[in-house]
Amino acid sequence: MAFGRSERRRRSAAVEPVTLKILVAGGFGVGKTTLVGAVSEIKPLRTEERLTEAGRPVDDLDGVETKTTTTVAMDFGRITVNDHLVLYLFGTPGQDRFWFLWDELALGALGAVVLADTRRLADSFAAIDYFERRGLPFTVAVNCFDGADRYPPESVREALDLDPQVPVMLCDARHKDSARDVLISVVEHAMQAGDCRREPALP
Ligand SMILES: Nc1nc2c(ncn2[C@@H]2O[C@H](COP(=O)(O)OP(=O)(O)OP(=O)(O)O)[C@@H](O)[C@H]2O)c(=O)[nH]1
Ligand SMILES: [Mg+2]
Repeated sequence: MAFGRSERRRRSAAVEPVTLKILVAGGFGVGKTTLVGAVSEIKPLRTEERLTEAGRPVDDLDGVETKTTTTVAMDFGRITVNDHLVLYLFGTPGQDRFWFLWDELALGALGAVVLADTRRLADSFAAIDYFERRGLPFTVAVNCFDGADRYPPESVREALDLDPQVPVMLCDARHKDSARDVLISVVEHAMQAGDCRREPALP
């Protein structure tokens, strides 16, 4: 027997996973495109263009000398966390000249990853300021490049002057499981932040 609209809605809600949008942000060359590519179960959409001589004065390649391309619009990928949760990943461009794209990319996002490289920590300040100003929950993930000194998360928190509730973790953006852990941290943190916002205001 055919079932009614409300029953159909109920049934589809039972099987349809929740989809959430997560931003992957951070400074130039910190590994955003790498992370989206490592974790995405679909072929990631990329908008890479070759780095040119013209960009040499502003594109700081210290630590990522092998880098030949840069993201000029966005990365896009998808990961199914479990039967109930699918994340859509939007990687931001790392260079200041593409800041004008951020507001569009951030629309409707649940939360963000700010990737950081301890050799160039200041490059992540702008992304952190951006998410703090907008009240968008974020996790800071230190991408542990080969040869870079290792620092405990608490030292990174202090250096970045982060609020105590902001998760800080170490990761390897090239590895799927590591990237997945970072994304789960963002979701959990954003859910907790959402719960706090729903708490009744103190008298
Ligand atoms: N050793 C090491 N290299 C990495 C890691 N992540 C990225 N790389 C390399 O570092 C370079 C930068 O990676 P991308 O993923 O393009 O960085 P991005 O943040 O997307 O860069 P922009 O979009 O230009 O800002 C590439 O050459 C990567 O192969 C990492 O975890 N370890
Ligand atoms: Mg990129």
